[in-house]
Amino acid sequence: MTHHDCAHCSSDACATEMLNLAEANSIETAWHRYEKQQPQCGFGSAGLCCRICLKGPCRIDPFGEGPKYGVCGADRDTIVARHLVRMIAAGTAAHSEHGRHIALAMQHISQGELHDYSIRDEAKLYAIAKTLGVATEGRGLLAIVGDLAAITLGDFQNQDYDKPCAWLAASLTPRRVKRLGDLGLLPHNIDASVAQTMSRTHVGCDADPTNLILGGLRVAMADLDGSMLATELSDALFGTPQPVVSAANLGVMKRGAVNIAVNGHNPMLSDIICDVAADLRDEAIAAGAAEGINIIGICCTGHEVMMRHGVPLATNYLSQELPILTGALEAMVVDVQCIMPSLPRIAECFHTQIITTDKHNKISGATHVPFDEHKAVETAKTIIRMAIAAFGRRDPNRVAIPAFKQKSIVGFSAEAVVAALAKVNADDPLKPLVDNVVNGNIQGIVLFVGCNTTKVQQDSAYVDLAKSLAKRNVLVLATGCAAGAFAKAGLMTSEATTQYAGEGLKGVLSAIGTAAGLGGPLPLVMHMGSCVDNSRAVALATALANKLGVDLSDLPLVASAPECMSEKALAIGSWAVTIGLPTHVGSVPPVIGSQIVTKLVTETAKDLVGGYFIVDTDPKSAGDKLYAAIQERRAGLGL
Ligand code: MSK
Repeated sequence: MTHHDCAHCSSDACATEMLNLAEANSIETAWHRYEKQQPQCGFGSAGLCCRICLKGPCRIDPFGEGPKYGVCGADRDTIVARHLVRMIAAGTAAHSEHGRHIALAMQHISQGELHDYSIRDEAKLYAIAKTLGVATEGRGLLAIVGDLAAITLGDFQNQDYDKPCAWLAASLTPRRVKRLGDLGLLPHNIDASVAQTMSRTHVGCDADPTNLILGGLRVAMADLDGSMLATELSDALFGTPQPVVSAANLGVMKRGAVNIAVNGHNPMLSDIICDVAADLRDEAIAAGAAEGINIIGICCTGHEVMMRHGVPLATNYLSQELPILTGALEAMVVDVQCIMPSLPRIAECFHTQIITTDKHNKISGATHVPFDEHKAVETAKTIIRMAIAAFGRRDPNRVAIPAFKQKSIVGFSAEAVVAALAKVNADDPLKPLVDNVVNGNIQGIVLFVGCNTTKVQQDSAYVDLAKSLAKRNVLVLATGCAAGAFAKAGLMTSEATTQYAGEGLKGVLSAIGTAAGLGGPLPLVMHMGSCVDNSRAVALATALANKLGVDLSDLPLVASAPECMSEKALAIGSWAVTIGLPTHVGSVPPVIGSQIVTKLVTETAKDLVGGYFIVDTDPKSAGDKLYAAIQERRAGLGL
């Protein structure tokens, strides 16, 4: 162990406490592994290492003194562009596979299978039917579910290249649909878009960086389609989130309970685990856990159950290993995406069971309990009983739960935001929001998305940027591990609004929060959900744009991913650009090896689609650039 200065790794006090414990016990975490990786490869960081064929790897000299071309003849621009769009396609595949899982579940429900699931939010189901043009009058619920599943699965099956995916066509502003349609940037089929990206980036295919990047934007829009359908159908299945008071950070773990963490992204199993936990409480108490069973969340599965069940959030991506170090985690149940393969190695030092559940996502050293929706309750019970058994192996002398957690008000789906606004103006709920944007109390809106990375002190860029923008009266929305950062830092509270919001924003959040019966201002940062739930922000923005009669690219709306890490984050950022948003990334993607690609995504994109990337690793100057972009949009609207 060569690591030191844990406080520099994370701005989260619990993470720092656990990292000190890791140091003392010579347990290796992501931060230690990052240190061992230094210095990281300069060719790879710039995107100038091509590993697409077996003639390589080929490296282009970034300074122009060595090789200018790979063996096949690809230049730096082709290599960088190919690599980037493959990353976007991988992100799209991940989000959309999640969406397919939910859509297939809906299909199976409509066929009378999956008795452990039901449509919990019929109002949402009817709203989706209206959006997608499915008749509801006089029809049975399951018939409607079947039609919605068929239309959704059609977005994975349609072979007409010019017919856009149904969810995108029905959900974006008419102007955006037209603009992107004219540019050929509306995908016809999610699976085909991913396959075509892989195909065109095979050796000897598309070598034109502009054409490749356009292909990247098209497949990124398929990511938005997959996210939209995943979110909306999950709401029908599990309920549309409404504001709920929860808590965040490692202090949510309980010494006297069987602690079970759910980690990953897909709510299909985790939602059932939440339901079933109450039924098995007595078994946990009988095993010596006086406080019963305590379900806690990590990453986006955590957000799914936090938004719908009020389940507390233990931590976000980068610190997912640390709950094990408390010595009080009986099991971590993982599904898909953003799960560290190191978990079983750390769990070996404790009594913790790492349980994988998806047949396509196994980890050496973990216990695999295959999840089958046909036996969801049975699977959930098996897992919970494994955790109860593990409780008996816990060493009480090693329990070290940090005594720190933050209150978090979460659950701001687009519907919940509109419902809160309706308390101010029942006839025209969006009017208070529009009026306050027009009068300047709200200067604009920022959506924080994305992950954590060891390249940035954990959570610090989110917190710095949000405070700086909120002070300038920018309304802050967040999803995914960005939301996790804010929850842990106590920014999802009324108190944070009082402390950090500018006067205009504070007045608006206070008026709405009071009218909505929250007993104080709306939280400074509004939690919209998991990574796929970025589509909630798009839904809200689209409603706003339609009300104003403008396009998404006209709104004073920006996106920021200051600690992004995953391919999914690149996909999200790319569709955010494509729907017209100035989009900040604070972790530099592997594009700087090509001036042409860098210019395409940071400048040319603006003329084409209205949105563009802002690459800046400094939260202070990034905040200034985002605020300037908001002001430019306001000026465009005559504000
Ligand atoms: S989990 S993609 S680390 S946000 Fe959605 Fe967090 Fe990024 Fe994964």
